[in-house]
Amino acid sequence: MNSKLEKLRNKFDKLGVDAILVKESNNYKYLSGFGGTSATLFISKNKQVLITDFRYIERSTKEAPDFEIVNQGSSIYDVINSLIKEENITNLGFEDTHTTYSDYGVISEKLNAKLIPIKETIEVIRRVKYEEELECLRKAESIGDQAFTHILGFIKEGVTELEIALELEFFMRRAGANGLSFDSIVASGINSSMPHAVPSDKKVEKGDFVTMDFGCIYKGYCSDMTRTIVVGKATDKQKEIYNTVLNAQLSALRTIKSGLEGKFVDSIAREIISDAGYGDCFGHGLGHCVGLEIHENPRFSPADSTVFEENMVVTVEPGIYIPGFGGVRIEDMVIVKNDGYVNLTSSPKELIEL
Ligand SMILES: [Mn+2]
Repeated sequence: MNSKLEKLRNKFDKLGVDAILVKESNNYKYLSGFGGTSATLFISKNKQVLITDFRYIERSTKEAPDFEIVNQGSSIYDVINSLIKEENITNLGFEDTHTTYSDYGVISEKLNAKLIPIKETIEVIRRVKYEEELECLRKAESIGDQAFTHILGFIKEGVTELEIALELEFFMRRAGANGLSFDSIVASGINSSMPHAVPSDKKVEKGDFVTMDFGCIYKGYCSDMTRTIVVGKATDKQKEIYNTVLNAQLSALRTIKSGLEGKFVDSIAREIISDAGYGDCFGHGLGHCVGLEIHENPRFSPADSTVFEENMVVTVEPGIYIPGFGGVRIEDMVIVKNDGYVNLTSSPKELIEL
């Protein structure tokens, strides 16, 4: 039996539901395996049904073998209502955090059951990864590592940020990625002080920092990594900033193991950056979990007191950003373990001067 479904069903009593509807695409992919763009799962204690339309009947039959596949036909509400009747459902859970106000109006009018919000129940189940998920994340991150090695041979004075971003994308897709985790960030020179800069037609110049934050999707799972390099010789100030960020990152990594709160791990890196005098220049959290989505909870952040568990996958990405000067970020993606961590990113981190 599908143990993900078992985990969800074990929550039914606590949630006060007899069945749950799942419409959010990462949630239904996680529970069923179906990766298409339109589906609703109906999961009761004894039955799991995937309702989709004509376009996806054949695909969902292949991808979601544990589920009974039903064509929604002309009214998905009729299909759900007949399941509600068959299965004798009184309280029907729904993903309130993914339901718009207007959609709620429609389902509360059309469905013959009491609707119960399940909040982030499925997202919480998704936090601790299975071995097959870790395998996809490992593969996705290794494609990123290969792309970084490749791009070092591509970057030179006169190449634009957009050209670098495009080269990264082509490389990752050729290496087997299904897509990008997010639009790649390539920021050079003074643009690198913007943590989420959009690649522009600015040409890389001698003396520029070049920060590249990118990742790809492999079988639905996202990778994420950041490296900053210098074109030409680094100045003393560039070295000082780079080494401060690196030191913060390495110290946070050494701290990681299960049982620690997210805000504690964040504080290790933040203290090093503050002590070096750059506290105001690190305005984002240290890291986020990753999986089917690029940004998942919990976080390494001053606001997150979630205790990390074994086999959560999380990024460690401190940075220093100085407007008018430039910035540095170094990001790895790691698996939290009971006695430490496994780093999925293997690209070098000592300052590279191209
Ligand atoms: Mn990240």
